[in-house]
Amino acid sequence: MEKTLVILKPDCVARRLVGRVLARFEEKGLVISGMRMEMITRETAEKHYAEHKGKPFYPGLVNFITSGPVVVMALAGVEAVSVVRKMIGATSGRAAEPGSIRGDYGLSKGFNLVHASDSVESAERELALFFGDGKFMPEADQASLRWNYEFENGKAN
Ligand code: 3AN
Repeated sequence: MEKTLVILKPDCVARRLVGRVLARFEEKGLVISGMRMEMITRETAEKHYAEHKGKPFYPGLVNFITSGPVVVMALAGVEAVSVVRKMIGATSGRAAEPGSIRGDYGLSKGFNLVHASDSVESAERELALFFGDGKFMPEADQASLRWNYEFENGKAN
């Protein structure tokens, strides 16, 4: 099943919204296949945000993501990357639709609560960076997803 990398950023943890945000992903039916709380090192942050290097907001972005504890997780599901991107909403909390995580809990563009991989390729790269050793990432048990997807010949729909 497809996996995506999600980071509950320092503002999410500091505002004590971890439970609410996590609940949304679980209620949707996504499987938490890896999760831990940590301080992201500057080295890892620079690798993670390499595509933004040179942009005006890059130094602030690296400072912010390394400024406090975060929750890093791998979420699994059919088309998990696009499903999670829809759930988090537009980059700025002001532009994000109500009903999305950023739309419901945020007002800022920089402090936007959640990171989620923006493509399958990014997800592979980011998952390798944070869960490279494959630890804490069991495959989802198909039987437990019986009422989340219609399975036909092992394929989930
Ligand atoms: P998204 O997280 O919605 O994919 P990206 O990939 O464009 O957004 O940007 C990565 C992160 O950089 C965002 N989550 C946000 O924290 C920060 N960021 C993006 N654009 C700006 C901006 N104009 N000002 C401040 N921070 C920004």
